[in-house]
Amino acid sequence: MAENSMDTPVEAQADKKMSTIAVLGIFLVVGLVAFVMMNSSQVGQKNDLEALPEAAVTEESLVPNEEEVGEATEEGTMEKEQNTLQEIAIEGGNYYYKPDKLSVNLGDTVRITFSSVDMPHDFNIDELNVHSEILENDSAVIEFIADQVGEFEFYCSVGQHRQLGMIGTLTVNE
Ligand SMILES: [Cu+2]
Repeated sequence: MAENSMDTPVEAQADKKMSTIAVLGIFLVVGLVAFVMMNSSQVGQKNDLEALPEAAVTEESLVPNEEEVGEATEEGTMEKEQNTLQEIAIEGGNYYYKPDKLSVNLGDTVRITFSSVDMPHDFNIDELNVHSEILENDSAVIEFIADQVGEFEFYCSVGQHRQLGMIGTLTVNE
């Protein structure tokens, strides 16, 4: 009797425990399934959301950016490689150059039309290896590339013309 009376509540408790566990288990499983489903749907949505802007960025921004960079680089390269042509007319007389101050940029192609009036004169820039022929009442084109930065004297090598002031300055800017 005592055992039976003891057994019954224990069994009932065990049954209760079992049913509680079962309910908990069902809740757990349902919860897990729901969690997994929500998670996977969220991941799917995220992927969709992320995929679209990335594609948009690639098509609208990245490709034009690359083109812009390419253009900028080409322009920059062209500015350095494509020499600006500086056409300058200089008159040489007793004992002067007109003008006697020239200014160009590094890399420029300098095309000087040198006209000698009256006596024979020439045009020289030693540092840039520029030497014209001696001209008398004639003109000639002297072309060279300003490949050094600095101030360079140009002068006439005829007689004492240089000492008499037949000089000028070519400035090559960086
Ligand atoms: Cu001279």
